[in-house]
Amino acid sequence: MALLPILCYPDPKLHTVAKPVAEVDTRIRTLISDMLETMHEAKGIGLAATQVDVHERLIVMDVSEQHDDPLVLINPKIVWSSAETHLNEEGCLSVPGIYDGVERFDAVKVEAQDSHGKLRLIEADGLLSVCIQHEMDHLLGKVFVEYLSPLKRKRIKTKMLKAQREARN
Ligand code: K1U
Ligand code: ZN
Repeated sequence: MALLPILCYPDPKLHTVAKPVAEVDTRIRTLISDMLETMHEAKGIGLAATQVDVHERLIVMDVSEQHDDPLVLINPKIVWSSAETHLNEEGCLSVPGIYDGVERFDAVKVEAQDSHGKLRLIEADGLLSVCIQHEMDHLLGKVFVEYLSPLKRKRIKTKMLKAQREARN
């Protein structure tokens, strides 16, 4: 297992659109374990392959209290979403220290392959639903700050670039 570096906003690579995973093989299973280790170490509840600079449709999540119930979605597709939406506070491991509200569907149903390549239907609400929608945005090259106002986004970009400059020196 290995810890993978997480891309930080405003890295342009975060805007890459991911391609489908062609085959769930040893390479993908190794990537899944590395992403789960990276996500847990960073104290996140989700991680998209895009964030570790792999542009394939794969996400890992764990919204359990004990951090012992990982969920892997390969080639996820939302097949149903609720009519109701809510504003939820979100964070992102690629935008450390920034939290803000994003409107999301309350519940979604997602079709995806698991780590054995088997097709599954996942019914999600609450935090899992929010996390799935956030991670699936990453696969489309979208970071949650893009839902915020241009002024907020500009301030976040400036703050991130300053923090990255200071970390280098
Ligand atoms: O995609 C990511 O960067 C992971 C992100 C997922 C996420 C958190 C909150 C709402 C939507 C999506 C994180 O895990 S950020 C870490 C964090 O802020 C958090 C951790 C536990 C519970 C809630 C938030
Ligand atoms: Zn994120």
